Amino acid sequence: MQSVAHLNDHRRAGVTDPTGTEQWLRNAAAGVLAGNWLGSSTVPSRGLYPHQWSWDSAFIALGLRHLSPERARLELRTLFEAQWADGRVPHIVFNPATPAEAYFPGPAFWQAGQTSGIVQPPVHALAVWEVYRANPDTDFLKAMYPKLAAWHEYLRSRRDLGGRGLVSIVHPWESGMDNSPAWDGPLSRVRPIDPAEFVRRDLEHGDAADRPTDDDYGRYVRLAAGYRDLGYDDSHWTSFADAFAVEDPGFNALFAAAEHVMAEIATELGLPGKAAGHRAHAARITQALVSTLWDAEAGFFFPRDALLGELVPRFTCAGLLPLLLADLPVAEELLRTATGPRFGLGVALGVPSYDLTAADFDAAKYWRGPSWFNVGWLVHRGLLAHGELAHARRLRSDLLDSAWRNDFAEYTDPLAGAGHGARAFSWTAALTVDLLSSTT
Ligand code: 2M8
Repeated sequence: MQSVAHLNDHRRAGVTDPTGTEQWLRNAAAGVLAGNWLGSSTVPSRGLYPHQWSWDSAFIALGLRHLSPERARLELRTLFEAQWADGRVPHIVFNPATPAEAYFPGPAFWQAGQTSGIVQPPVHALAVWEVYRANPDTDFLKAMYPKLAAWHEYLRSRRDLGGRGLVSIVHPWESGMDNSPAWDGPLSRVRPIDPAEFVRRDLEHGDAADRPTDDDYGRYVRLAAGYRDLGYDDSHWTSFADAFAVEDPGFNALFAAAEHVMAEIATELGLPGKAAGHRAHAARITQALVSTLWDAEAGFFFPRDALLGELVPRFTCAGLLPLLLADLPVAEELLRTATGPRFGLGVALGVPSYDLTAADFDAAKYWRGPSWFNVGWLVHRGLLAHGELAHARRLRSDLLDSAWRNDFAEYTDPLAGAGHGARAFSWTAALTVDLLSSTT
């Protein structure tokens, strides 16, 4: 396969044929996905994340559908084979062939068989639907629909911890934006476990200066252990002394978008009553997002600490994800914030994960400033949903440029463009393939 290093040589040599260039990039991305394929699922990266991750797999399937619909279906089927009886889709499915010391916290910590016990954002319905549309296989759609419905029902019935019609995440890892500054406040009430009591494996692969601090890691471990010790029973969570429960605009926007997609799936399967139910769920979540998390003065969606009942006024990229909703009543105001100095859409490279104007913005630190490819891809989709073609085109071209310059990096500096974290990162490669397969 062609490596991105070759691509850069190609570029330096002044080869400008855009079609040829895109073909090189597509081949290189396909090579990354082949290298990270385990036989029935894909690891996010060989070193840092040697198992199957939930929302990574959905993004990976969105790219794989253009390369091998069969593999895309298998990726999603493998993930859902690990679905729990209560409907939750675990955030990690452990690969039994990977040595125990390769990742912490591993299966021995979670005590939940071959999975973790927390979840990640519900982007799976979108992946299932797009995989189906690329290569219609009705058996696949029929098999996946009840699994997706059970997953969404878990979120709706067990996770509305604030009672406002929104899902609460119980761990920063559930947002997918682990180290976001929005979690600092709610997390500060959690007592960290002494770092001497566990061994961080992430530091063997990532730059310690870019990764979460030991104290924050100790808090992550305290939360995960507390949830585990409650038997992952959500009904007792808010009485746990070190609880964390936050209504995240990113998670909930993705949930509303997923319910819209479920309506399309149900229609395709000839289930109009179910489709109407999904549309009603989507409308309720959208309404709750706006009435609960929208700050009109700021022109932004903030998370709400479900335990204190207070908004957390931090401008993070999670607050941009409601743009995915075509019927969002405050889209114009939100787009104004997106294109303003805080996120610099149209000026910054990709979509910064955090407010460029904040004193604690950090262009290299995990989810505290850098651009992440999946967020850029989601915002690109949101821009298209609102007819913002010029911005969408510019973002698409920035994302593709960054993928090729940085060897499909896990994340990049939104000001200088430099790559950080793992290279040959699966969702960067997969979503590159997806962007290459569609024009704006
Ligand atoms: C990161 O999260 C894991 C924990 O789940 C970690 O930091 O060890 C996040 O970027 C998350 O969004 C992603 O799914 C995961 C694997 O790529 O890595």
